[in-house]
Amino acid sequence: EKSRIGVTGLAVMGANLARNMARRGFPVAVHNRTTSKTTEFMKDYGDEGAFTGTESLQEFVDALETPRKIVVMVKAGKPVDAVIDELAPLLDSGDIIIDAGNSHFPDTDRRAAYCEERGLRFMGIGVSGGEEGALNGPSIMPGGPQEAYGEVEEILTAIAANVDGTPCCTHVGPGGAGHYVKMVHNGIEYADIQLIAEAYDLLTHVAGLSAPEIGTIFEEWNSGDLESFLIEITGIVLAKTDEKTGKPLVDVIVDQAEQKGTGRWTAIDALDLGVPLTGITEAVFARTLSNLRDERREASTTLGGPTPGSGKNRDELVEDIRQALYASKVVAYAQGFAQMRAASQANDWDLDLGAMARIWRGGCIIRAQFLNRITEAYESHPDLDNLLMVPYFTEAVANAQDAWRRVVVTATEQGVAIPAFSSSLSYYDGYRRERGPANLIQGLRDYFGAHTYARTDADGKFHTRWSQDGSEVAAD
Ligand code: NBP
Repeated sequence: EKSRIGVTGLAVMGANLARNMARRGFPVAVHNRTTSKTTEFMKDYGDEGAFTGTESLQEFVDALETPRKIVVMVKAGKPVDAVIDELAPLLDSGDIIIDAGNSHFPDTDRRAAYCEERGLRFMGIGVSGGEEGALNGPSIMPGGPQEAYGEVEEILTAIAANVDGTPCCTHVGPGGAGHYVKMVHNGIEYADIQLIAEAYDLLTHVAGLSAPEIGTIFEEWNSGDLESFLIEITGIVLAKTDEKTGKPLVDVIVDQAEQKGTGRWTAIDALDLGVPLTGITEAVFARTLSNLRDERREASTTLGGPTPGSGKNRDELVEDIRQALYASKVVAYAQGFAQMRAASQANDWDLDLGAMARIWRGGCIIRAQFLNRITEAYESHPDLDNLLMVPYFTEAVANAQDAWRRVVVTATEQGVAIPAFSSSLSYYDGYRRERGPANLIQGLRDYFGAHTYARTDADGKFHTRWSQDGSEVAAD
């Protein structure tokens, strides 16, 4: 009997996805470039379901029912192209190659065109939730032709996480749309994590609390508006004692954050699209600044500034930080969704943004209660420009903003860096201004570069002859 689907690439993600499929009753053919991994896989998990272990790509392809559905789960970048190049000559017209790794969306568009020229169908699907998710139910963001999705929908929705009876998987859009949405998901994850780190920093250095004490606070926060996977695991990580030293584990972890690139891609794409994406971008910069460890050590003894320390009522401060965290998080999501909206318009993807929030409710790193509110917002206002404009979020931020401002003031006075808290507040204050200061920017640009400006009281563009007689002329 032929297998319903194949998985090539049996590192942790591919192996777990294959096991998830087999456990749900789908016969799966498995393959890996290095055959010993396949052998090991069959030895360890072969009895979990109907697996066919294969040694060569030809054997793998022959094991599949047609049209073939092949999930490629190899390292993002060149390995994906290498696998497609090897697979393509072995496949028949109409077969479907599914790249489930963290590919950059322009690569997905390119690969889709390459496969289409060869009569093959190509899907780029975002899979979130790490190894745990892959095994027990990830959030799945499938992009590619709608009819190709139809061929794998039964399998993908069966293996996806499920929240309130709804699978965390829906067709996202054509081409690179699935990988795009996964990229923004990861970008939002960067912002969420940075905001949590800033709250931790303030609770440590301004409120004077220990890691386990802060862990308890996060545990409490996880039962309110902030309820989410990341807040939950923050409580767990902060509570962990280091086995070697007996100190809190976080106190012995080096303060340098690594990254694999999806946050950076999101920020770069925001710059390309012209979308203000301050939260995610500041989160990426905060990680890069964390890596200047030697420079920071030197600067810490050279550059002056206040030394943080408590001067406030601790309980009030803790509650203010909670509210600042929530308001900043709302802004980060509003920005991320505004970016997806802009990308959808630029690429004609017709993204259903409410559905994106729905499939992020389970299986992925940013899963949270709060996503239900985003889904509702887009259900009632499908053409919403900005999430901040629906009553639920307008009120949430209005209620939190006094606390948010106090936290930004306190952190600034005490010399604690809060790039995501403060830039989110600046975005909020900038966005709600009917008239900002860009009039002066235009005036300056006209002075040094004759770039012209628009007037508030007339149509068209104008230029002042600054270095001549100072008179204004209409520009065409
Ligand atoms: P890796 O990203 O570590 O990739 C290892 C796999 O790629 C192995 O099966 C390896 O085969 C195969 N491979 C390489 Br490398 N070059 C190849 C080539 N030229 N031809 C064929 N196969 C090649 O695996 P992973 O951590 O399971 O991640 C897989 C994908 O899932 C990545 O895109 C990753 O970004 C994404 N992802 C990972 C996570 C996570 O939590 N790890 C979460 C979400 C998404 P070999 O055994 O022969 O070397």
